[in-house]
Amino acid sequence: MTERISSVKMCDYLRMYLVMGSVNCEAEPDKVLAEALVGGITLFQFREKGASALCGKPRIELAQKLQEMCRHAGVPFIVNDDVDLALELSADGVHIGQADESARSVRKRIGNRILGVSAHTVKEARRAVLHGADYLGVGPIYPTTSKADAIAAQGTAILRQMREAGIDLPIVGIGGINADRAEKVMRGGADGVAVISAITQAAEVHNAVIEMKEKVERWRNGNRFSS
Ligand code: 3NM
Repeated sequence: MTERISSVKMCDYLRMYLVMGSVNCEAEPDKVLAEALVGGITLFQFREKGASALCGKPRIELAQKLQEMCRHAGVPFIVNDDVDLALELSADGVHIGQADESARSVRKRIGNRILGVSAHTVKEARRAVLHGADYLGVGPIYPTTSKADAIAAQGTAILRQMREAGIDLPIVGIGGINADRAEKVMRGGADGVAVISAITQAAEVHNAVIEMKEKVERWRNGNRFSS
């Protein structure tokens, strides 16, 4: 990437963001991703975390395989936490949490690649903006079982709080989001939805993506036309 991503482009990518690692999949991860790409995900995050997560070479090989699929589909590939892996793979970006290396130092290392930062409070959001984040992951909006150390669900109120505090960076809501909840998350002030289980655990992955993305787009279009 030669220059920093624009907010408009970032919001487009955030519409239907799949976050996933092998731990989240009952079927082979590449099969799940293939279906999700057919369904129309707009961004992908490789998040290989948890007790049974892959390590070493198998982890890198899985990342490469999924990255190649994303490249083929024209969907940016983001690596969770691991800046070294992101650089080694020449990934499109990195997503970091509050416990990871500071956003400022990650920004220095990754140049103009996409930088996403998890923010749970207005204070964290402000700092991430200052340190050069391209988007914020805000949650958990609803209760989640996909993140071991998740704090209590914050509801869509946290999105509104951030917008009212003047945070205008692109925001993706995360945590317990499914098709029934997607519109409420958008209404709260998000630019898109980030999802693990409602997609990876769906009986029909591509249909789950289509249904959720449709809710997001319908809201975005309605909102755009009425403003
Ligand atoms: N981050 P699901 S919640 C990875 O609040 C992650 O920052 C969160 O998974 C945060 O869609 C979460 O299955 C898990 O609830 C999202």
